[in-house]
Amino acid sequence: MKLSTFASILAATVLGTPVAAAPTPTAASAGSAGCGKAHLLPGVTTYNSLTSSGRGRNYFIHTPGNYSETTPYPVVLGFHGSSSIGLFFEVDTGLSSDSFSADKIMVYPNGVGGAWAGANYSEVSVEEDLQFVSDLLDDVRDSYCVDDSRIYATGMSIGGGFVNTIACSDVGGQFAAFAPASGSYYTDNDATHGACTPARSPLPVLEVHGGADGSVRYDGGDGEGGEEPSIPTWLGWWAQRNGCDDGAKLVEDSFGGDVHHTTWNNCGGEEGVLQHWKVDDMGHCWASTEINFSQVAAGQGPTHIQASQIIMEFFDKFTKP
Ligand SMILES: *[C@@H]1O[C@H](CO)[C@@H](O)[C@H](O)[C@H]1NC(C)=O
Ligand SMILES: *[C@@H]1O[C@H](CO)[C@@H](O)[C@H](O)[C@H]1NC(C)=O
Ligand SMILES: CC(=O)N[C@H]1CO[C@H](CO)[C@@H](O)[C@@H]1O
Repeated sequence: MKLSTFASILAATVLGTPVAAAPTPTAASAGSAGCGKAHLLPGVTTYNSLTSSGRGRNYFIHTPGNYSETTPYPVVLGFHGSSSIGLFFEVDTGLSSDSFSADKIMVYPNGVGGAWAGANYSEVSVEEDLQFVSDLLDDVRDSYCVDDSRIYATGMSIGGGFVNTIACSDVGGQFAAFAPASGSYYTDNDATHGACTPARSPLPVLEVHGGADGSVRYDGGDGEGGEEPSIPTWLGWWAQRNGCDDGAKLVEDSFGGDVHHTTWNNCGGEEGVLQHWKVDDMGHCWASTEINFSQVAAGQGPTHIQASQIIMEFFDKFTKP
């Protein structure tokens, strides 16, 4: 893709969306060390660097256009798929537009070698990438005004897989909720799922997956970077970890039976902390009602559901206890 095309699409994505109405009420919160520090380019995606485990790492960050240095904001980390960078995930998902994140700080980290830990082709260890997540959050807290009880993670493909790796680790205790999409769960498969030890239970998790995903198959098996679990099996592990009453599971079908939304209720006394959206005819892409790059790459059109909206609404329900 030509850079000029990329830049104009980025500008349209980031700057061209009308400001959404209905603001979400913000609970009173202390805020991080970055509260009070001024930023010159609110509403514009900028590039930051840090050193983690002795390696130079970097990320893109987008603040709301009306960023207030005294308002503690929720932070959403968005992890790109393989052979990609954070900026591509930002454009593909549209997550920096006001319609999805008018009141949130969006952070798009870059993986080493265009990937995240966990696959057999990853260039860094799971320990190193988890340390990076922890160092990244410290960097963001130091420079921006962050509501520490509302930190979230989403991601696509291996980025979705890495979101699950975070949820399964101590570092995951810093987050309020997780939403992987089309995820390749290499670190949480039939052989390794016992190694998933979440920092607390229940831990809110929402997954979106295409039934026609040819890269990270719904039924699991050998993936590009290792063995992947079947999605229903993997969801069953989360239902156990979250203490969900499987009898209180609700499935809603829509769009002529193409879309299936499952909600596990009564998970350790909480409602809706585990959710899944399956789109039968969707391939390996980010679900969107407006066609985006990952859909073009997967050779398909728009989908019935908008993952960016579903995921942000899910995040808004949860605050870290
Ligand atoms: C910024 O604008 C959004 C969207 O209209 C609104 O929800 C939010 O309260 C505003 N924030 C500030 C600090 O004015
Ligand atoms: C990674 O794992 C997949 C699936 O098991 C396998 O097909 C592939 O050859 C492996 N690649 C490497 C580099 O080990
Ligand atoms: C390139 C492109 O059209 N991307 C779109 C993908 O979908 C999101 C969410 O609807 C849009 O904001 C992007 O513009």
